[in-house]
Amino acid sequence: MTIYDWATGPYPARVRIALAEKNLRSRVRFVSVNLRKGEHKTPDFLAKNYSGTLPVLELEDGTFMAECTAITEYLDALDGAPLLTGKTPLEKGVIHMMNKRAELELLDPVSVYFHHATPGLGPDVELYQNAEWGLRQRDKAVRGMHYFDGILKRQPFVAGEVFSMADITVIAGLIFAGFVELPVPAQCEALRTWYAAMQQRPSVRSRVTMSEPIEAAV
Ligand code: GTS
Repeated sequence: MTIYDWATGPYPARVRIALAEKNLRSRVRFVSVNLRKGEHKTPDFLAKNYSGTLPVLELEDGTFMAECTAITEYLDALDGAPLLTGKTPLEKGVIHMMNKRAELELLDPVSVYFHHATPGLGPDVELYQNAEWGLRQRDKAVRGMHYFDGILKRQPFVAGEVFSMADITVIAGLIFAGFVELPVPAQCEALRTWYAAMQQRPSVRSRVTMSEPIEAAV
């Protein structure tokens, strides 16, 4: 399998963390796509992913799969022993809901803030910016942090009692928030404590270096 991504990117982090959780690193070859140079908007890349975003998974049969949720669900199902996306119908439904909420209420708004109300990827790539929209999305992301804080006050993980894809998506949201210097409010103690613990997880710690040559990474 090939993964087109960007080592430090928050969305690529979602798939990298999933790969590490599933112990699939050795089955993947990484290809770096330079976002700041706009390599994700070239005709060649758009033929792989119409949306012009990273990451993209390429399978041996030539299938290109985009969208972190889809890629994670695929990787999780490969060995018939799902770890991140739920086993029972109830687990699957709740994890999918909380993962979508993590995208809608936190990660995607931070991304919109980055692209619209900060220099983003630079003038050559950010061809349209709407600062007011970006600032509204920043405020939405902060409301999302309060929401997830409330969730984590009453349960250890975002979708309940076990670590899941939904945790990974909130982690990515907070990675992106850190990058754009949007702090988690001090009142969000449960979210801050949970994130400190998540940052110690081997899958989260190893995400950026996992695409380095194996010899260099050890
Ligand atoms: N919905 C997509 C998914 O879940 O995969 C969003 C992917 C996405 O926005 N990826 C970022 C991207 O390609 C990568 S990163 O910013 O996290 O590194 N952004 C470039 C752009 O121009 O939007």
